[in-house]
Parts: sequence; C-alpha cells; structure tokens
Amino acid sequence: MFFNDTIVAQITPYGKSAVGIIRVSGVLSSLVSLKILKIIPKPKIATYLSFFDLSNNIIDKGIALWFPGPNSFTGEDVLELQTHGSPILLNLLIDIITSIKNIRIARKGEFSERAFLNKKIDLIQAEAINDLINSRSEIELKCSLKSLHGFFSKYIKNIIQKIIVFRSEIEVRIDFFENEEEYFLNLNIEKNIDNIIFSINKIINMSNNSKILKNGIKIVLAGPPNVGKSSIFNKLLFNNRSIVTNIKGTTRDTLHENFSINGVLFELVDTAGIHETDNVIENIGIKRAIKEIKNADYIFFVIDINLNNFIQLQILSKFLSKLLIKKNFLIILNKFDLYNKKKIIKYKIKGIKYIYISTLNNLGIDLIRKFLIKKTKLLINNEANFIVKSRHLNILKSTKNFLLKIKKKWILSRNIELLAEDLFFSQKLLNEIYGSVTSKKIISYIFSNFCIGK
Ligand SMILES: Nc1nc2c(ncn2[C@@H]2O[C@H](COP(=O)(O)OP(=O)(O)OP(=O)(O)O)[C@@H](O)[C@H]2O)c(=O)[nH]1
Ligand SMILES: [Mg+2]
Repeated sequence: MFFNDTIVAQITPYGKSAVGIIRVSGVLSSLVSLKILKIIPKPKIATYLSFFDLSNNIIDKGIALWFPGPNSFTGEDVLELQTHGSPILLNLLIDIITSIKNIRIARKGEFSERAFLNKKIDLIQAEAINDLINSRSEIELKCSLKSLHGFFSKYIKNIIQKIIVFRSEIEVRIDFFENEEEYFLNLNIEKNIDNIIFSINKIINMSNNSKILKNGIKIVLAGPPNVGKSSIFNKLLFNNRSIVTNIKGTTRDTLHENFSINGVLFELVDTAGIHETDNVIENIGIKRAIKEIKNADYIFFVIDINLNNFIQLQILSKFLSKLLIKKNFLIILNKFDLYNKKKIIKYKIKGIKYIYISTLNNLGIDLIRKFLIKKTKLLINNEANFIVKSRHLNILKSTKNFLLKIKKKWILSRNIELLAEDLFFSQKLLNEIYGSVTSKKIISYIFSNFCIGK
C-alpha cells in the first residue's frame, strides 16, 4: 500500500537516556537520509556517521540504519537514527525532519499499522507486539512471543483450512454431479460442521486461561475478623504492607498487591473480616470484601484454629453454600502456636484443601507458597498457552454460532448451494482475526491503543 506521507517518531522512551532512536518510514526516508547524513548508508549495516542540521552544522555523531522497502518492519523505506539520548537533540532532529514537506509525526501505532497494511504482519501479530511491550509478567511475555511467531495464527489457519477443504468437496459435487442424491454421497455434512465447531470450541476453552495469563491469579484472603488475614498477607509479600493489630476490624478497605512466582503474576487481596457489625465503615469494607471474593480465582479462607465459636463455622458454611460453590479455595487454619489439643475442631471438609499455619512462628507459610508454586507449574507446563484476546474470542464465538445456524438450516432445507455460500461466509468471519477483511474503523481502533513510536 502506498502512502503519500512519510512518518517519523522517537521510538525510545522520552526523557534523558544514553541513546535515543528516531525512526522514519515512507517514500521520503531517502531524502531525510541525504539531508541529515549527506549519504544513504549501506542497507542493514550499522554505520557510524555525522548528523547535520539544515545549515550543515554537525549536531551529533551516531549510528544510522537503512532498511530499503520492502525488507523493513513497515515494508516501506525505513531510516533509523541513533543519537545521544538528549531530549533537546532528539526534538531538534524531529523538527528538521518534519520541516520537509509531506513528513509528519507518526500517530500511535502507525509504524505497526503500516506493517500490517503492507502485509508484513497479520493483525494477531500486530496485537502480540503491543502485548509483548506491555507484558507485566514473564509468562505473559512468553505468550505474546508465541503469538508473534504465529503459534496462535496456526490454530486459526487449521480451522480455516478445514472449512476450505469441506467447501471444496461440496463445490466439486455441485459442479460435477447432476443427480441430487450424488451430492451427498460420502459427505457427512453434519459431522463435518460439528468437527469445525469442535475445533473452535477448543480455542474458546483455552481462552479461560487468558485472563489468568494476562492479569495474573487473583487470590483473596477472606474470613472472620482477627484471624490473621493481614498477617498472612504481609508474610506472603515479605512486607508489612497491611496494618496488624489485636483489634477486630482493623482492615477495612481492600488492599491489593502483586508478586510473581516462576514468572506467573499473582494479585493478593487483603479484605475486611466478615461478621455482623453496626459499624458503618466496617460494613462498607465487608461489602467490598464480598465483591473481591466474587472476582477471585482462589479464595484463602482464614480461620483461627483455637476459636471453636459458632460464628466462625457459620460464616464458613455460608461461604460453602453460597459464594464458594464454583470457586477454588483453600482453608487456612491460623494461630497453630496457640493450639490446644483439647479443643480440636473438626474443620475437615471433604474435597477441600486446608493448611495449618502460624504466622507468629512462620509455620506453614512455606506450605502456602508450595500451593502457589503448584498452580504456576500447571500453567507453565501447558503447551497450548496463549492469550485469546476478547476481539478474537468474539469472532470465534460468532463463527461458532453461525456454524450452529448453518447446521440447523441444512437439516431443514438440504440446500447444498446455500450451505456452500454459508460456509464461505463463516470462513470470512474467521479471517477477521487476521484483519484481512476487518473494517478500517476496527483497525484504527486497535492501533490507536499502541504507544507512540510503535
Ligand atoms: N498467636 C498468634 N497470633 C497471631 C497469629 N497470626 C496473627 N496473630 C495476631 O492476631 C491478631 C490479628 O491479626 P491480623 O493479621 O490483624 O488479623 P486480620 O484477620 O487481618 O484481622 P481484621 O483485619 O481485623 O479482620 C494480631 O494481634 C496478630 O498479631 C499467629 O499465628 N499466632
Ligand atoms: Mg486485617
């Protein structure tokens, strides 16, 4: 695709740094090179050169890289200038470059957008570049790299290929057989549609992990007041982040902190103790705690092992019957240091994992960590780890629903030509994931979320 205007932007972060890089892309890149460097450097070779201003004064010396199109990131002629990282120098260079007619500052994500429009990368890869830059954990970074290298695209391509093969079998029959009965001979239409839906469902199910891979595993510490939730919070963070006192209802607001184990991000949330109270502030805190519990991936329900009181058990059973029914949770029995054998409490509940600890003696904290490490291993060892973005998920779901409709229509009408047409449409729907038929508006929206210079 040809663009009249050439674009320029600083591609390193703003502010002082050892080196700053400016990228120019477009038809006028060679003119920029002649103006600033007085030559066009050899392609793809780092060349140490003087940089000149418009009055031919040397303003700096640095490295220039010349990538003639189409063998560049954007597919256009690209010039990259590496200078000392002075914001004034970098601004001066950009001013010189933009003083040339038809050269302007690049919009957010415009280099990647041009790479996409010039078919250097597909939309999945463009999105993966952005995800990679914004990754908050090692596992998210690895997933983005996989998508960038076409791992996710391969899954989608396989489904599209299945539709193409199925369609061509149908079309051969339409073209060559006159007798209607022969149309369907050896062609198990419903089974074929089911098979495509099955492959789509497989990816939809994989997306369940996407939220965790991207945002981390959310663990909420919940339970009655004064049982040691904040103490556990602090121990797991190695930081006295949350206030601990022997007064019931110390924690009121929710506290959120991130940490990572084995490259997997965790979000740990400390909450207000749940109990009956007339205190207005505490009640707001309890409401917030319940909201966090509902959004948790794991709930660590903390109990004081020494309190054989009815309320603790009541709260726990309320949890079991209502909130936690579909949640993963672990019961942590704290204050084991005060444990009195005569007061043994039967907290054992079938199918629920529980751990005895004492934050005072540092006992059992390692067991909680082991529990978390186990969770990370389950994630890391999953070969099919990738992040299914909501845009991809929406397309997959609408293609699946469309295929279900196609199947129904076929059963009712037995119209093979209509079936071929519908299958072609479902193929087009899936292609939107790559952006080959995606509307300009959606594409601009996707790239507008990128950072400047990308
Ligand atoms: N003996 C003993 N005391 C503990 C232990 N863990 C916490 N405590 C004490 O129990 C009291 C309450 O601890 P917190 O961590 O504030 O309890 P919490 O569940 O966050 O309480 P709220 O914020 O009020 O809901 C503090 O005095 C802690 O020092 C433990 O393992 N053994
Ligand atoms: Mg607390």
